[in-house]
Amino acid sequence: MKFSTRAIHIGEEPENTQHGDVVSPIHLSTTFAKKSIREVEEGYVYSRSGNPTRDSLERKLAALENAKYGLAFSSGLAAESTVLLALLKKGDHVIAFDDLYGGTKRLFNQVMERFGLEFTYVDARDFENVRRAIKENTRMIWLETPTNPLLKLADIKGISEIAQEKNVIVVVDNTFASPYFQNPLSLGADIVLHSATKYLGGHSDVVGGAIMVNDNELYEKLKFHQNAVGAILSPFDSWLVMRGIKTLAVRMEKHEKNAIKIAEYLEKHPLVEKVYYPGLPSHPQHELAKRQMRGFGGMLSFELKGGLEDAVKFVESLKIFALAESLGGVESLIELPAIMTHASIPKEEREKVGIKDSLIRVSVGIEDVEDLIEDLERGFEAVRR
Ligand code: P1T
Repeated sequence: MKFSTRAIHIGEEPENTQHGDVVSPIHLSTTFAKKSIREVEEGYVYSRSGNPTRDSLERKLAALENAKYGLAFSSGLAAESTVLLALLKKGDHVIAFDDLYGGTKRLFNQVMERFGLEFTYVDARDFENVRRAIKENTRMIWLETPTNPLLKLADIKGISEIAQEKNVIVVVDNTFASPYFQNPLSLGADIVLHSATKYLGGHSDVVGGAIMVNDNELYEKLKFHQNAVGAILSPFDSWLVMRGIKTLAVRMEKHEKNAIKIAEYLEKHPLVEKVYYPGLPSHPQHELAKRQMRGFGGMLSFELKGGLEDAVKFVESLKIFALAESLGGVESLIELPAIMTHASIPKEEREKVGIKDSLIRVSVGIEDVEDLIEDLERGFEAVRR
């Protein structure tokens, strides 16, 4: 089956339901009665350990990344925490891309470091930087590609080859690209992770996280910790993510189409200093993007000529773009990473990576692009005034 067919049908086979449901039912029961003690070990026992609705979603998640296994969590950060808790121990070292979602860095630096994990941040655009950072106790390489918020890319295949030689696990946060445009497992990564809150859910109405893997041993460890740590996705939220996934392909096509038009418009604008979008030929890693992605996605960032005050004026004057954190929903969102999504990263560290105060991040929605461009024009008008 091709992508859209899998996204719609896998995990929701009518023949697997009692009444031939075309849409997966929501199983709210927290526990499951047995006819005898002998049956206690069989089937569903308790909803944290396993739930039919979450199972349906997990099979669908696996199908999206061509993976053997999928696991659903109560948020992207819950999925991330589970990966770290399941696979690492005190004294282990993680190499991470220096440009990551602010909340991920906060989890690493303000939570996981307290339990004895060590993190080194490198500019993973050059995989030699990753190779050089590998130490005796390195167990994991953590990538986002494209990154949040600067749309930097890491060569998944190149880095996975280096990691394999050293027996290091490669985790790729594939939230920005979505499984429609990029499949890190087929490029050699060991674990793919998503904030399902974003493109998978797609409608800004559910917080969730996902992990997809092929390796049996990794799966068994992650599955054990999903239950033992307990950060599971609820049945209703599992159903919402499933509903979102069915339209992922058509949404991503439109997100990208709109994003390309907006990126080109911004790049030509006299008040714009720089546009970050992997689909632009001016993006320094455009060739890598073409090689490892099937499309460039709906996320972009840009710098205004001017400072923070101008950026504030810009985002506050828009009428269609909502001034809001998050991304990947049908509606367009705009935000200032320095004071919103990445505010938990110290200013000095932010600037070293390239996140200026005037950086504006855009989650391009699937509205009519003419209306979106007219709205951005309103922002530039406010800056000019
Ligand atoms: O918000 P949550 O579902 O817990 O997912 C965290 C997360 C993980 N990875 C990436 C790449 C992300 O962008 C996020 C969440 N990001 C935002 C809320 C944001 O506005 O960037």
